[in-house]
Amino acid sequence: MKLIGSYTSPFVRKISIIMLEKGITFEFVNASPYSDDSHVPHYNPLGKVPALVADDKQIWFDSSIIAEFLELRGAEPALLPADPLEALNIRQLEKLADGVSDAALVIVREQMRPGDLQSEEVLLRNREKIQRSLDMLEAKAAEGKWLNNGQLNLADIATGCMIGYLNFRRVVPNWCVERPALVKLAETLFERESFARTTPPAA
Ligand SMILES: N[C@@H](CCC(=O)N[C@@H](CS)C(=O)NCC(=O)O)C(=O)O
Repeated sequence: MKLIGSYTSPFVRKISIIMLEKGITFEFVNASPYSDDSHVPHYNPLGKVPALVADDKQIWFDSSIIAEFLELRGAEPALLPADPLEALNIRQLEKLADGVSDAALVIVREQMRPGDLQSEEVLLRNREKIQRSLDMLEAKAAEGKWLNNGQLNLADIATGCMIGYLNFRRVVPNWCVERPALVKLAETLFERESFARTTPPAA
């Protein structure tokens, strides 16, 4: 299998970690979605990474769909429970963590624009999305049911990749204040080999 992506993307990291945890061998094809001559649209018409080229050459895109595809292949450990409703609860938290990564990405892209073109409204709206979502993730991590329940799942991985991205881009540097359950979860995740091997390169 071939994973098309960039080393700095939290969504690509999520898929790399899933494959490392499941022991699935893959070739990493480094491709920036933002360069003018990007090859990414060849794999995903939306021009976004990750995309996965499966062994039968079918191309899968969007990290949630790729994660589901990898889960369907049945490689251990399972990252979702067999019960569909339990799995859906975990998928919802995966999407929440991914949504924080989306909002952080908007902030990073906005801040790359010349200062006089940056929209304070866009920055504020996305900071608010992040704070509200982190509050919910903190509550869920403290509850320890669908997130942080001691058995690694897709919501844990998405949350770890999202926090890694906030740290890497220094978006919302105070994310950890009064969020002890998320801090503990991140520390535990970052000790795993799969996370250590996929740390984003120094900016
Ligand atoms: N929902 C998508 C989001 C992927 C995404 O936004 N990737 C970013 C890189 S972190 C990207 O490729 N952006 C390029 C663009 O928006 O044109 C997923 O989970 O795969």
